[in-house]
Amino acid sequence: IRFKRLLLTGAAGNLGRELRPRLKAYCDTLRLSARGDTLGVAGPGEELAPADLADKAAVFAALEGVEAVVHMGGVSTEQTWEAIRDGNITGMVNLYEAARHHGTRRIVFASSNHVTGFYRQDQVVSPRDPVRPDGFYGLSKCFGENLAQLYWDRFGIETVSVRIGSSFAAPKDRRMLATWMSFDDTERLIVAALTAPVVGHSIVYGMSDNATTWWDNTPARHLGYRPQDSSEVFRAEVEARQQALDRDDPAVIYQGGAFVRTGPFFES
Ligand code: 15L
Repeated sequence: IRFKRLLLTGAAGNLGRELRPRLKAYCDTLRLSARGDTLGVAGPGEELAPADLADKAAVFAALEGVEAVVHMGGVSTEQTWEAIRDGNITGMVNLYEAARHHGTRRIVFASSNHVTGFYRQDQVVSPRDPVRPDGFYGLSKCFGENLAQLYWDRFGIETVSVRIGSSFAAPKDRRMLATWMSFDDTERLIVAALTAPVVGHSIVYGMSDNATTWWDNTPARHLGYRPQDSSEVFRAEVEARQQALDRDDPAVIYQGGAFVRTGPFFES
């Protein structure tokens, strides 16, 4: 399947920059969106649609004429409540209202493993289990998933919410041996999410074929995602680099890692 026009939001972010050259292979035109002046110049087959996600008019303009959206935009870590609210709450409402307005058919939403970050590392969680967000950031991603569900139920806009683990060139620590997703697998999963015949609102964990995992993607088998990489090749090096974990540290107990002890909680 080749799309006429795809929109990539968050195109200037860590993952967006990685996906920018990769997604071009699947569409005639890749429209890129990010805040301010961060996108550089448009290459062949690219067009730029700068937009702050909290700016309704700019988001509506960005979605005009696109078949599908890969939504990587928004806040990707614990930040101030105001930043999370603008990017991940207001921004999601603007995006889905724009999709409804323009008749966009499918959105791939960069959700996060932090929607279930307060499960323990000795538990295996599936997309059917109740959420247990580990902070305001994870909570905002729960909102995003619920919003996607609402827009599927009411308006028939399809979404795949990808609870991305850790999408980096290589796992940075022991935790990421379980949560890592290679860039190639990230591309495979996004393409599966864009092209699977029927997705409704589906939730899938974004991970490679790691030897140890905390997530069970059985309920998302219909997406046809087959990871090809594994964190195992990095294990010896990661374990040598990061020794002795403190088993009483919440960041070691819970799946969300250090996210479980940071956040924009107000002074009491
Ligand atoms: C996330 O949601 C973050 O966006 C990313 O920077 C990583 O820290 C990742 O989670 C993770 O859990 O490793």
